[in-house]
Amino acid sequence: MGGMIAGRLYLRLLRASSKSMAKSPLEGVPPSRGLHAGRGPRRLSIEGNIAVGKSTFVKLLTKTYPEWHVATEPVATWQTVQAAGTQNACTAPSLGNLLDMMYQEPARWCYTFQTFSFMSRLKIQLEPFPEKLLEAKKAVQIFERSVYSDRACALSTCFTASRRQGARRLLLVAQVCLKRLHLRAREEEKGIELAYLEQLHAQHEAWLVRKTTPLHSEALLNIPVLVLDVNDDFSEEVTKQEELMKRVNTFVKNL
Ligand code: UDP
Ligand code: DCM
Ligand code: MG
Repeated sequence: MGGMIAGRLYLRLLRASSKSMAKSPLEGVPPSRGLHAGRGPRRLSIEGNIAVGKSTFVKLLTKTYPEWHVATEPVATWQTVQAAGTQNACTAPSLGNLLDMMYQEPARWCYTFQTFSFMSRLKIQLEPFPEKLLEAKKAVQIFERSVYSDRACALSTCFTASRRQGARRLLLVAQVCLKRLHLRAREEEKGIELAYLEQLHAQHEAWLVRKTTPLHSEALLNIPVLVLDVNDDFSEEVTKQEELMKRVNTFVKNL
């Protein structure tokens, strides 16, 4: 694809086993086999650029594998942040739309947003396994993005964006993600430019494909990643969906 922004989804094993997770939630250190420990659910995250199709893919997984446990990204929580202690009061006004604040004024709100989104993800990732997963023989749990993506991608992009606010770069290619972003038409995201998506794409590739992103543990380099090209529309295309699900099935079976 040359310098094009490929529409890519990455399915990444989160960590080794439920045992190691309980001890250290942020350690993805694989056990001696290098992959999954053979105990507890296989936990994976769907990574990828803004609007590439993660939620659409997650929906497809839910349909194909109803027995899997799937957690979508808590974007709505970021759009309606509540003041502490007012969550239960039905009249309490929400504090604000942190997602919008971040895009409107990145230099002021990026750090707050990233901290908040990281914590909301951590909360979801640390929830106890649902009963049905513990009972299943080969249970699978999927998260739309993970605490690792906040660290490896968006965080640093955000900081760069706030420092270089106003800087413009001419870009070469019309892109899948931008097209889908406009199609989805989330109000907060309408100012997003191609340059930002290109930068995020490069960060995903460095993190998950080239593996050049500095990580806190060498062992994380061995974590298996399935890369799926989704430049072609898969939201309606049954043949494309079947092809994607087949690859997921083979990948998960071998973990
Ligand atoms: N979409 C599409 N074709 C695809 C995948 C997604 O037209 O093959 C659309 C989808 O309907 C939505 C937008 O692209 O309007 C963004 O998709 P999604 O919300 O799944 O992206 P995410 O941000 O979760 O990666
Ligand atoms: N987002 C961000 N930084 C993060 C996580 C998400 O800036 N660490 C933003 C990007 C999108 C929105 O939140 O505008 C949700 O992303 P998506 O639709 O790709 O899931
Ligand atoms: Mg999504």
